[in-house]
Amino acid sequence: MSAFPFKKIETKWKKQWEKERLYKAGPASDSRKKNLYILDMFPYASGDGLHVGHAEGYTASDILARYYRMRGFRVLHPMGWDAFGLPAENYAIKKKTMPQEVVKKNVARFKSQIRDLGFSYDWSREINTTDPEYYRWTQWIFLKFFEKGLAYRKATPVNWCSLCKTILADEEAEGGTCERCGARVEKKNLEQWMLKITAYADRLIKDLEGLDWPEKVKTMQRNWIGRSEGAMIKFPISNFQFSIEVFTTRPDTLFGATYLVLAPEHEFVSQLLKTKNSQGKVRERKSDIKNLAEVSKYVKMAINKSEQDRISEGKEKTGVELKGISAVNPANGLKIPVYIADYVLAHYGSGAIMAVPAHDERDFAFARQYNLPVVEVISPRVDSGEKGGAIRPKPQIGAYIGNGILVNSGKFNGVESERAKEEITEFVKGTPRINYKLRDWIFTRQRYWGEPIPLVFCSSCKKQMEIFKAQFPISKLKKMYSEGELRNPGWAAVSEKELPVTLPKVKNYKPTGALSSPLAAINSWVKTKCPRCGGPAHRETNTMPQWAGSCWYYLRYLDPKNKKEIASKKAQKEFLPVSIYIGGVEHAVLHLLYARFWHKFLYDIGAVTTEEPFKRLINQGIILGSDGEKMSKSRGNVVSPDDIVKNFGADVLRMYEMFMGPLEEAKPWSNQGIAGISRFLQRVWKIYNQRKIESGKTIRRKLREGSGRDKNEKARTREDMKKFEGKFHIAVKKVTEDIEKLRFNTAISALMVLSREFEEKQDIPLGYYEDFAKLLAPFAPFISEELWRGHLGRKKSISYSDWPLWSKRMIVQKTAVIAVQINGKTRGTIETEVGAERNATFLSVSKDERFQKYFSAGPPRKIIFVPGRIINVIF
Ligand code: ANZ
Ligand code: ZN
Repeated sequence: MSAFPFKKIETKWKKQWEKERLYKAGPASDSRKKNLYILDMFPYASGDGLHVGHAEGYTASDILARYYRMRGFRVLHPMGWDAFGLPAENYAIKKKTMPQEVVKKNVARFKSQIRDLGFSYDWSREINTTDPEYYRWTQWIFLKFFEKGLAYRKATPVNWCSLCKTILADEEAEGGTCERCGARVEKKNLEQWMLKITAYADRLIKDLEGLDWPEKVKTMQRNWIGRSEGAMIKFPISNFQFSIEVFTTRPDTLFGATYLVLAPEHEFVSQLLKTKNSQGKVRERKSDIKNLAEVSKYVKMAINKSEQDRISEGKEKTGVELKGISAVNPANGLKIPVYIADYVLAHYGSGAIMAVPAHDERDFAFARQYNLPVVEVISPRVDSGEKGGAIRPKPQIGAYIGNGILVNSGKFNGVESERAKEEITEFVKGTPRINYKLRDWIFTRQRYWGEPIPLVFCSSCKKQMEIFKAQFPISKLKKMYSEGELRNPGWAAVSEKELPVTLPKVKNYKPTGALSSPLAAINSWVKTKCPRCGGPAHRETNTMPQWAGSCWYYLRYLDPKNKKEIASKKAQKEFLPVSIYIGGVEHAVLHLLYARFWHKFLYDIGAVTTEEPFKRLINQGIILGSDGEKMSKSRGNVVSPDDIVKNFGADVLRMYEMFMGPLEEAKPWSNQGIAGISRFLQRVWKIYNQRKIESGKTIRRKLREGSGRDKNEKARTREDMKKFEGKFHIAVKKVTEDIEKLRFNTAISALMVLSREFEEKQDIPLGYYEDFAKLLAPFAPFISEELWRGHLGRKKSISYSDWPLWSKRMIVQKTAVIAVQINGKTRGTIETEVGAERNATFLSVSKDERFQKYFSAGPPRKIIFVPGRIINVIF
């Protein structure tokens, strides 16, 4: 038997497909076709090359793209390269070369690996985020943010990674460690460009509803945005003639607020600790505080802790009382102590809280430790069947955080907590407030390898604006300045005509660690003319974060050569939103949130036609090493797709990865699994090579004549064919439905079962061989193309053949024909229900008059039953 020559076949078709430009999305004029946009998360072109995880997602999307093409859709299935950012730059530093060179090499490697795998991308739309023609538009979008006042400079405590020598976004520093290198991040105060993602917080939450995304990802986004409805409530401070405002989501518990807590960074605390320059009242009454030294010591310790350490549950709470002052609970007029504690964060709400130990776990733990009173004000309702329920008499151990009926709350006693929220807020003249955990996106990086920010600073323009601001109302100034210019005095946008602002090629691009980007050292680049006044000015030298280019790349695929806009409206109308987007879940709150934010902004300025970018999202599960652990170089369990392709072929790799298990689940690698798939494709190869392929006509004639003289045999042949047809249609139905539901593993099982039928049966009409190749084509495009154009002699690619159809009639096979043997001799056949059991079949035989005579001897000694085939009754 000739083994399946995968190498030869794969090389041949790879070349041929590219020559034919087979996967170019067809012309838009073909209006009979429905459009479908099937998108992969484009890879970060790292030095490691493609890994089996990439291959998993890309195979899944490729199966869909191929399947829907065969169903007559006009499919857009593009690929490109995400290539700015730290990994490429760090790698270049290590190898003493330029990031540009590294990217070129990495992309070439990725591309050749991707080609090897037979993915049906439309390469005419390839993009690369580091291509100036691409990042021209990334810069353009940034300018629009600036113009609308949504990009602004702010000194803010930022996450600084001393290893990567750059600041990180909150999303990149979750848990207090650098997402990239794992180092602990420090907090530094730096002036940065921010993007006002918080302006979109509500819409980013609300519009999740309409998306066909995994619930898990939606929840992650919701939690990350962290919308809280509550109120701001003022607590007057005794002695000092002012109030401290707190944010609370539980104004209904106000009567139970037994102390106040300020974040160590709270403005009031800073004022107290400043020797000079404290403001009026604070300075006058500062001497009232009896333990300033202790407070100062505590604050110093606390502000150096990471946020993670401060808020993590279970850790012992620490704090210090501000001795000598007190606050007044506005609900009942009682004096309560004021504490400073690090479990209250400076940058959430107002940086101060009212503590209700009876109903908040953290407050409860703190109150225990510092012996503070716990006053129950919400009583859990016991469901007694009555309206409103009964009041549970016993207090809880620990905090009761649920809703209930108010107690110890003056005139609000007996009110339901939900209603009391509003009433008490009103009673103490608080203001309703919605708060978000989400913070604005810190958008500047102190590294070389990123998109330059296309802004220029001019001190003379800044002075002029200051003069104008003093002389004219803002409304007048809006006529001459954009929102961004007004918000960021002295800063001006580079004219759109001058985009892209290209990254200058420099020898030394190493990060300096000096909190500024290496670009700052290139005088000739930094110094420029002010776009407003023409005077001397300097460029922004920080670069954009790695996420910038990936925020909108799916738009550029639509119209990659467009010089006038991101993408034409026509192209957008055809393909937006993306129909199916496949990628890893690790992007849940980074890329997927940022991209939605940019898309919504682009929608608002009229640059895109839809409110959401990705209609349906699918997360492929992670592929683990054969030891069940995450693949990593240090564990030595990394599987290289190149090796599999070399030894077994791309079709095997593709099919194996889809056969491993449900797409969305984590799955361990198995070399036996690879061998199994390889054997399957060998068998398929053999089926087509060794079986006589006869025309339908010949076979029909044979059926008519019967293959033998014997009437029975003739009937059996016909029955056989019927059975085969039934099974075939069942398989078509199964594969079709499974592909549409992304159950690729079970679709492959169905193909395997079907292949056995081909092996067992002779005389199968040609059409079935054609259809089997088609069913196989999305999964194993190389072998099926060879079977199609090679063995079956078809001219055009199988990629655009019509997907096989199944018919209900063929599937609903009501009866089965079963051979009846008496004492081992065949005496005829009977028809039974499909799937009939032993007893039911026996009953039919015993009742059939043709067999009556055998039963005169009494009950049989034995019944041998092969379901769906034979019943042998032995007397
Ligand atoms: C009183 C209260 C009583 C609270 C109660 C909760 C339960 P989310 O839902 O996360 O928004 N809080 C407010 N600002 C804070 C800060 N800067 N640092 C730490 N905690 C802060 O949480 C809002 C609740 O978290 C607020 O409601 C406040 O405690 C606390 F039975 O106020 B609550
Ligand atoms: Zn100027």
